[in-house]
Formats: sequence, C-alpha cells, structure tokens
Amino acid sequence: MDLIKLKQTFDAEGFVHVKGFLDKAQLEEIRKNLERYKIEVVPKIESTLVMYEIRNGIREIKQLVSMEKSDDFFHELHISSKTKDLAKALLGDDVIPMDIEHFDKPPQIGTPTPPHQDGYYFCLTPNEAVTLWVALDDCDEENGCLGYIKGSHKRGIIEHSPSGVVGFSQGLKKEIWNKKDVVSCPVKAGDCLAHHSVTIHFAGANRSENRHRRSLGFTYYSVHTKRDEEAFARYKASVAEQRKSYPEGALKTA
Ligand SMILES: O=C(O)CCC(=O)C(=O)O
Repeated sequence: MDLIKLKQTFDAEGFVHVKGFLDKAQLEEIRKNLERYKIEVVPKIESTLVMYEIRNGIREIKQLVSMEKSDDFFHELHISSKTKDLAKALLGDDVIPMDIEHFDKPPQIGTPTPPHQDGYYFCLTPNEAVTLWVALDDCDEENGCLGYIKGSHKRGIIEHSPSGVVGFSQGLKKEIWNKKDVVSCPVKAGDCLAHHSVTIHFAGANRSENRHRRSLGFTYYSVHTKRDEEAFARYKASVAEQRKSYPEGALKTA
C-alpha cells in the first residue's frame, strides 16, 4: 500500500479506494466472527445497537452499532495497526478509534442510504475524521454500492434534516451537487473505501435476487478535534424522536 499516494487522492477527492485491503484469510475471519456476533452477542445487547430492514414479511439485520464495545474480536480489530495505520496516514494525524458499525443491505429488501456527511452526525470541531468502509461482499450498483460526491469534503458541513430512514437519521434533501462529481464505487470483497467525515456519500437499494451487501465501517477521529456537545445533544434528540416512528421490529426488542 502506497500510503503517500493514497493520502494525495484522499486529500484531493475526499475518498479513496484501497483495493485488496484484506487478504482472503482476514476476510474469512471477519465474516466468521460477524456471524458469531449475530448469534452470540446480538441477543444480549441493547435494542438501539441492532437495526433491521423489514419488508414483505421479511426481517433481516441492516446495521449493528458499536460492535467494538460488546466483543473482544471487534475491539482488537478496531485498535489493530491494520486499520488504525491507514486512518492515521489519511488524516495525517494520530487518531482515536470511535466506532465499528456493520452495514448490510439484504437482497431485495435493502433500502437506499440517503446522501449525508458523517461529520453531521459526529459534530466535531474541526471536522477531522475518517471512515474505513471495508467490503465483505462484492458490491456494485445492483446490490447498492457506495457513491461519493468528489471534492465535497471541501464544502464544510451542510445542514441536514431528518430522513426517516432507520440507521441514517439525517440526510441531505436536495441534490446540491454537480452530476459530473458523482462517483459510483463498485468494489470487491476485501477492498476498502475510505472517506473523509465531510465527504457526501450515499448508496442505492439492493435490487439483487440473492446477494447481500455487507461491510464494516471503522471510524477514527483526529486527536486534535473536539465534539461540540450542544450540537451532538441536538442530533441525539432528533434520533430519539425518529425512533418513535420506526416501523414495529426495526429495533431489536429487549
Ligand atoms: O453502507 C452504507 O450504505 C452507508 C455507510 C456510511 O454511510 C458510512 O460508512 O459512513
């Protein structure tokens, strides 16, 4: 991995595609532990940490939040040099590991991810953070790969509004970008897409017959940033309010 080149692309475009970030054995180990986590850990954790997609009588996990807090394997992965060194190189700073989240778009029922900036959720000043989105399946436009707005990390944080989407509570309502800057990012299982916390990104629905679109998102903040506690409290209140209108079963029952 040429970290200097990756940082140049990250700084210029707000995201970068790292091909073959995980080797076959690492990918298999993570997939195996994800399945173990769903069976052993999910039944024990609080309901807000597990979100489901529900449609046509089918209910499947769509997101698992803060996995590093409830499980040693994911905790070790979060602080491992594999992911942390990439985050450090891209931000050009020491980093604090914040969160590991699992995202799935189950086949046929996985809904779109609204366009958003992670930084709107993080509420940091300055907004210096990175998400390493590591694909656990091959992803393309049919099963809902990520898309980015190239260069949008230079625009600062834009006002979001409640989206009503389970797990992505805030979104950008209008398309306030140029079509030529939209980059769709198909990836292979084991690849990593790294995006800056101010980069606008989104994903389509999973329209495939039987292909899951699983990933892990590793979030790291720069050590030189601070959370704006007032803004964060407003964000949390909005999430809590929206949870009341989530469909029955979208969160795990205790
Ligand atoms: O997986 C997705 O659809 C969205 C992921 C995302 O928004 C993120 O990792 O910041």
